[in-house]
Amino acid sequence: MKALVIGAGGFVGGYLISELSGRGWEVCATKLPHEKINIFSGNAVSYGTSDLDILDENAVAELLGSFKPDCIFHLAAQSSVALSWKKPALTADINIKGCINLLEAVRSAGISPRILFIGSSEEYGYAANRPEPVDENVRPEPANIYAITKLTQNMIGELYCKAYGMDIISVRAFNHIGPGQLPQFVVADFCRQAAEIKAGTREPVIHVGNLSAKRDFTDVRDIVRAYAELSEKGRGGETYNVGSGHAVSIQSVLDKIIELSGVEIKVDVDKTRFRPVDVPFIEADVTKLKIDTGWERNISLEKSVRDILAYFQGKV
Ligand code: A2R
Ligand code: GDD
Repeated sequence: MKALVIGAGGFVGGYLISELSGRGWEVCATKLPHEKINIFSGNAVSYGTSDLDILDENAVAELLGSFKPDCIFHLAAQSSVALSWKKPALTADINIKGCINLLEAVRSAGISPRILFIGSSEEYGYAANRPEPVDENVRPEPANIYAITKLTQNMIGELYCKAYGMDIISVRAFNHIGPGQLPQFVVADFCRQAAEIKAGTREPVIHVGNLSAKRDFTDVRDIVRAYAELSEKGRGGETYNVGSGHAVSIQSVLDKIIELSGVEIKVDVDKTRFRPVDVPFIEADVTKLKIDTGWERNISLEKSVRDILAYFQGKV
């Protein structure tokens, strides 16, 4: 089976390539020209690479026509909620025009691959802010531009399934973490600061934003296993939540990071790190994923935090 991983120069890409190649898939991975793909698995992984800007329609069509994948994993995105407040038009271009370019290129290449669109728990927005975990039938109420672009991608996927009989699965990925994530995201940010404090290169103060938000964190290695399982066992035309099923407060994650770092650290709440809108509670109902694929989370939040701290301690 041939997999095309688009946007593999980001955080998830290298992990997904390792997972697929471990399952015996032939993998072609695309990245932006300035990027390098990072493989963290430690095992030898063989895959082909190609530079690709998803906004270049002709280049997308050319690559699909020559590689002819059985499955496409569309990771390429402007993935930061915070940045989407500052660069809304860029976010819309990459996340919406990018997915349309991909679908049109698939049509013009005359191929019928399964396509996994990677969306986000952010699509649910305020609709997730309720006592029970949110399932795929809940009507989304996105609360930022990033979330709106990902919900649009989901709707475009549904439309192309109906209109052209395409085989598209839309994933709603909840927060994922692991070694290699950029410190623009909360757990990586706090772990990097803690590692620098431990190394003595920063004063013993962690700067933080909104600690009251509750989010559902899953290790990236569990996340990519869910993507692979869905590509093999998921139902076309469906949307699947991928997450741990347990939301925790950012405060409790911070406490764990400070405890595991083993040093005295003060906390500075920095109002400039707050967002114009931040949904208080987002937790996944992953019943559908578990029933259809048998997926279970293997890696605890504590293990993820230990690995991320070790990663940043190795860098400072
Ligand atoms: O923005 P950059 O320079 O970090 O590059 C990102 C890349 N990307 C593009 N690739 C092709 N054509 C473009 N026009 C384009 N613009 C950006 O997609 C980055 O290398 C990759 C996405 O990776 P990350 O931002 O690290 O996201 P991550 O955590 O790997 O998440 C994968 C997917 C994304 O669709 C998220 O929105 C979703 O999972 O949560
Ligand atoms: N980044 C950051 N920095 N977030 C902070 C901080 C801080 O100093 N302090 C508190 N937070 C809070 C944010 O306000 C938010 O409520 C939560 O931590 C998580 O923020 P991020 O880690 O930046 O992630 P995100 O939830 O906005 O988006 C990530 O997860 C989505 C899935 O739910 C990204 O990976 C998205 O691409 C992904 O779709």
